[in-house]
Amino acid sequence: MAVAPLSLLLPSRGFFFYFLLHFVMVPCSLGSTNVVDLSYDFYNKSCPHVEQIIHNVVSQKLLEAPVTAAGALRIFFHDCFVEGCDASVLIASSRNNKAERDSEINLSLPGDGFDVFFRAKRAVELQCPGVASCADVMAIATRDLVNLVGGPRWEVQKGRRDGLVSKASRVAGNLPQANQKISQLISLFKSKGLSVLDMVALSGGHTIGFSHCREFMPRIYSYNETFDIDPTMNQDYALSLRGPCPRKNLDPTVVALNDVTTPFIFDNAYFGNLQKGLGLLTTDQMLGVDSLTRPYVNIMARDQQIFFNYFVKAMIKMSKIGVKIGSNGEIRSDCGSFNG
Ligand code: HEM
Ligand SMILES: *[C@@H]1O[C@H](CO)[C@@H](O)[C@H](O)[C@H]1NC(C)=O
Ligand SMILES: *[C@@H]1O[C@H](CO)[C@@H](O)[C@H](O)[C@H]1NC(C)=O
Ligand SMILES: CC(=O)N[C@H]1CO[C@H](CO)[C@@H](O)[C@@H]1O
Repeated sequence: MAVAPLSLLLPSRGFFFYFLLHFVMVPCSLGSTNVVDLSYDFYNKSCPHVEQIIHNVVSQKLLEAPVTAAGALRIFFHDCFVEGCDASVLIASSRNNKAERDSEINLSLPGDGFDVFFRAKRAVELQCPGVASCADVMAIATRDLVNLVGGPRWEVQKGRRDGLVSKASRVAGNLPQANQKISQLISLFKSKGLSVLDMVALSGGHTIGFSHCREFMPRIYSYNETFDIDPTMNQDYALSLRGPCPRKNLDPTVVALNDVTTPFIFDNAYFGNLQKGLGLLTTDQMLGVDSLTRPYVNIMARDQQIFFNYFVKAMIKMSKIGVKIGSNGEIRSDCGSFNG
């Protein structure tokens, strides 16, 4: 997986920055709900330094490519929602299988996120071949990345095995989309065993990373017959997005910051943004509007520690969706392909 070159379009006004990213365009994933027993000391005997090995790779990669944290977090989320947290999202398509990561919906998953998982697993394989699953490597690496960019740290339970199924056709319906209603998001998250509170906290993942223009264009031009711009959106913010995202000759690789306030720091600014009409996606902004979600947004905007506590709880829940244990699945040696 190539490291995506990043060229920076310097901001025309202090507050909002835009980036032009030439991604290796890759996709995402699904999941079924079941809770299982993973354990903290799963690799204590078989690969005692697994977390340190992963941490070293992840810190190095983050220095090379700061966009890695957001990319990896999103990929991990998609992996868990499609087929469970079993690294099915890392499988490459083959002649007779269009894999999860090559589904339409996920074409924008960035290369650096994939790269960090592959690198971490290769480093682990050198010291403990055939022992640690790609699924566990993903869970640990994602935790480290969130923490390294300012977010909370939590202990990762381990013992996941890697899935044997990765199909693009299993993605649809298992991942949320920016044009869905809050009620649809709530039922999707519920189907994965996640509550409304979990959903709001996890959406705080949008405190880092980027979205392509097409994901929010309908909000900033011809919103509806009455309004040109989505009335829930800060009007200056909307206007400032029209520059990088013109209606004509749109460059499909241009992206905007998910969190215009502190774009590269994992903090609670995302929730404060929602209170000011500075949510980028419709679904972001609606969390601050809908009466079921708004109270949680307000709590997390007020107190970062509370956001972190809820985020950690929800991440731990999410990282157990549909996991394979015991004799299910396998320990892949190369995360990009099933064993022989
Ligand atoms: C609640 C429903 C959600 C919707 C509708 C949604 C939608 C999106 C969309 C449309 C993008 C932009 C993709 C692109 O243009 O490349 C995005 C990016 C992102 N999402 Fe979500 N998302 C949701 C929940 C989550 C959750 C639960 C997480 C993780 C905890 C997450 C983490 C991210 C991250 C980190 C990015 C930035 C990726 C990057 O910069 O490479 N999202 N999301
Ligand atoms: C496993 O290793 C971790 C980290 O080294 C340690 O904190 C924990 O106590 C160990 N658990 C057992 C059961 O040995
Ligand atoms: C346009 O959107 C606003 C806010 O969502 C809504 O109140 C209004 O009824 C809509 N107008 C039309 C004509 O659909
Ligand atoms: C569902 C969805 O968002 N599909 C998009 C996937 O990516 C392609 C290529 O950018 C878009 O054309 C689709 O609309």
